[in-house]
Amino acid sequence: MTRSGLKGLAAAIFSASLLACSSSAKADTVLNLGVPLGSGEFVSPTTDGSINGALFSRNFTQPAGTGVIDSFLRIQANGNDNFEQGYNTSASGGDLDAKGGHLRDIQVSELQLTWINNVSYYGFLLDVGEPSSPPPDPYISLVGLKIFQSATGGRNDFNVSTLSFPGATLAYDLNGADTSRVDINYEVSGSGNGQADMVIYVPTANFAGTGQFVYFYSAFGGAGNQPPYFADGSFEEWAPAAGSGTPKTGGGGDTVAPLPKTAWAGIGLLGMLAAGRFLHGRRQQMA
Ligand SMILES: [Ca+2]
Ligand SMILES: [Ca+2]
Ligand SMILES: [Ca+2]
Repeated sequence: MTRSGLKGLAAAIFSASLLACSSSAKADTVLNLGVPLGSGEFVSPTTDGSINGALFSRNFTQPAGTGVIDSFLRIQANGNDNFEQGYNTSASGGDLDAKGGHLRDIQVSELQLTWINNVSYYGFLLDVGEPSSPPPDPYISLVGLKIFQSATGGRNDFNVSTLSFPGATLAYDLNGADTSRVDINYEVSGSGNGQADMVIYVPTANFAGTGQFVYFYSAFGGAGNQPPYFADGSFEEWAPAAGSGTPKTGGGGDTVAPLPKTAWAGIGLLGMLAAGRFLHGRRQQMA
């Protein structure tokens, strides 16, 4: 990621912290990464944002096609079904809309660190393939994203009703107890499969459970003319993102310009709020 991109993310975190401070009521978060207003979208497009402590950012890394980056999950809606969901595993069976051949276990040890404001994250790159026209076809909504940590590889016992793996630790949940989502416009990059569209950064602190294996469930799709938007065209694909940045040590090494002390306080507060919200959701799920 570029220096300016990281600065944009830092600004997004700060803005989100101000919002969190000004509103005591929990609201669903809709992040619009490029869908024009007036097409059914009601949230202004932006380049970066934060949901439940993870950072989402436009990312046009190229080439990102199958076989060039080491993808671990490819999903595609079957037939006229405009909703698709799947998770990565090296096992066969139980893989929902996941496509064979681009499906494998991943482990924490292969994920690379990205440092933003001296916080470490694991990055996951998303490459969507959607029709180029007419609108709203190029739009697609990420409506589900759950990341689990487990001591066991090759699992295929994902429970579609509860959207969970028995006994696995939940490291991240896009939705938590609400219905947050991310709206993506394929035409912002416009290069189909082979060029990334978005990256998500999940704090490494979320991966405090036991077990090396990481299971990544994601779901796309919706209503079509109104958000959330259909998944159509070709497949969507996830891969580990390349790391970037370094930890700040002794006044040097960080990848973004120092922020004012008030901004650091806001980021700290946001982190606490996000962690509290995440843990609350996790307790609810475990109950
Ligand atoms: Ca793409
Ligand atoms: Ca679409
Ligand atoms: Ca697609």
